Amino acid sequence: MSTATKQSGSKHSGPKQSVTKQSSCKQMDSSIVRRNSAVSDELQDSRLHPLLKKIYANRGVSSLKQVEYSLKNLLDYSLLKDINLAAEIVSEAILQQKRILVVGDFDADGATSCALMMRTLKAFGLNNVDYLVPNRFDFGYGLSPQIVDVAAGLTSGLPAQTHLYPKPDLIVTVDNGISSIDGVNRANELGIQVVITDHHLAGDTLPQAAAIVNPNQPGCQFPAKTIAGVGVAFYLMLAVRAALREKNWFSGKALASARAEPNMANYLDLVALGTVADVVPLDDNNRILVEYGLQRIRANKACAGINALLTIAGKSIEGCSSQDFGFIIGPRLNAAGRLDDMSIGIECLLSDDYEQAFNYAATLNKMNQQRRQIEGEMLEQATTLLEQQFHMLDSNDSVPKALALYDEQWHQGVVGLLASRIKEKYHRPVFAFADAGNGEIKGSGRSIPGLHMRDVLDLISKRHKNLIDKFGGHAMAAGLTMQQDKFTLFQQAFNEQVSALLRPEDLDNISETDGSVDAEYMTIETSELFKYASPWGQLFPEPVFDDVFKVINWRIVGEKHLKLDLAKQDTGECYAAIAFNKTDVDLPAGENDIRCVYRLDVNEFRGKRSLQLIVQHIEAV
Ligand SMILES: [Mn+2]
Repeated sequence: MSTATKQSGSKHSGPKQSVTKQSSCKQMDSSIVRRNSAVSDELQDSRLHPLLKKIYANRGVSSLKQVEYSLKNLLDYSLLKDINLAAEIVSEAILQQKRILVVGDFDADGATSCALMMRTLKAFGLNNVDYLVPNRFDFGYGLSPQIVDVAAGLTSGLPAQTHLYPKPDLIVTVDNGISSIDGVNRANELGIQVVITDHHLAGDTLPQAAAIVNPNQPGCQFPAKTIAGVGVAFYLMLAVRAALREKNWFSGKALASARAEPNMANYLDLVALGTVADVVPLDDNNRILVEYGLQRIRANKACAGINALLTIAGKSIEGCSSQDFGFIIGPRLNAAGRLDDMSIGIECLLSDDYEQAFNYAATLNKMNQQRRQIEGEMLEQATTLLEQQFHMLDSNDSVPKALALYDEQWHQGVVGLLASRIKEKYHRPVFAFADAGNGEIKGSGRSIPGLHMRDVLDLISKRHKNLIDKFGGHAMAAGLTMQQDKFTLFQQAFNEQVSALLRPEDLDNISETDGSVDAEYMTIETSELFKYASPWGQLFPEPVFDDVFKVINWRIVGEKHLKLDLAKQDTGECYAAIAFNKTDVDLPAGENDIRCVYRLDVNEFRGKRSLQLIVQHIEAV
């Protein structure tokens, strides 16, 4: 979580966010920028903590309504184009007990979407429902004609999916489908109706589906364009419930066969998890969804799988925060889709038996360890490769403006993470490629603020015909497929294009902060208040501060972290601090005074709680 408010979009960015930086001041020779937005009268007059007023203002909040997180303030589902048409089709299928197949995606957003759709359809009384999630190695992303054939029982699927039997009446896609023109055509040929729910940007042509629900399709008035796939699925099911209610499907209590109307809030744990794990910007609407999900989890009302995943990672259920979605549960779920088959993750989220859920969670945990190891090895190779190619040492002076890397041993499911790590290290747009068989390689790219990655690929493909076979993506992340023997050409074209587009200031790695903290607020209480004040995440970053300290003491712990005792310059008050993945090399030489970018955190040691500063950036004063 670093300089998120600067980004003009995420990997699923729609139009520019409401969270904008209104003004800021940068000190000379510093890579620290203090956010400094004006606090509105409404916030100023409120009873919020004085620091929170500023923190919220810095994140574009002007009205209290934006941070009160009431379900009443959730946007109405009817704002989504064609949602009533989609709800009519799905509710009729339920009434007639038709067979529905949910087709998901192999990431955490796709898995939570899929689990939500399965759970709600069953809760609405549909008996004949199943799911299918394409395996990235065999089918790739989306509702492809091949996956439709598997769905229809025409070709045999994967072992995990042998429970499928021929031909669903209706396919509902979640977190994918908006670009599946051929797949929908194939389904239509086979007489299978398709309802698409998705949140990805639409191409020039839309698939010929019976209905499409997607805030990012032309003509959709739904204002919260950065909702996740699981949010769209949730909205559709709200509409389906309303349609069923209208058809008197939920019978009165007097009847013996009473079918209770499900409470949709029951599913917000899944919505919250998928939303944060997909790294979509946390706009007002997403924050309401995430906050309610978090509250349900903390009240021990989450599904067994989420509890099991928290528990196996040693995290508390009552203390669950949005960071746990991003750093604990998300990666464990995603490990299944990266290394093997996302069905394991979906089964974990579908299970109502804790022991069974825990077994799935244990498998996911093991896969995550494996993923981490693979990623670590790849990162080491990549670093060596970069040093050889570009003679890059500690200085970033000789780093090219754009990096493209390929190794035939690299893992297809992990190259995206590798690209992220390298981007973090060198602050450059990066593509990492893996072998995809048949002479093809697949690349996954990550961008830096100021550069729209998909636009870069679009420009390259127009300038160099036949270089890229297939590409897609967003501002901050993109993917492509091409022939292996064209890699060097791509490397050159990528560097050329990026050099033409990036401004020199885009190459500075800026840390944005909320300013200084008065000594009276340097407390455990403030830290706890911040933790639960709001769901923090993409484009709504956790509060982070900067101040000048004197280094009293330092030592290296765990071989690669720096533990510090710091005295605040203005008061002389002393604080314990830790800087992860930093060593004494990161301390300015020959100086005792340093400027730190830090968060307030609580350290628990042998039952004793104390304030600890988590230091993210250090520079000379
Ligand atoms: Mn998604």
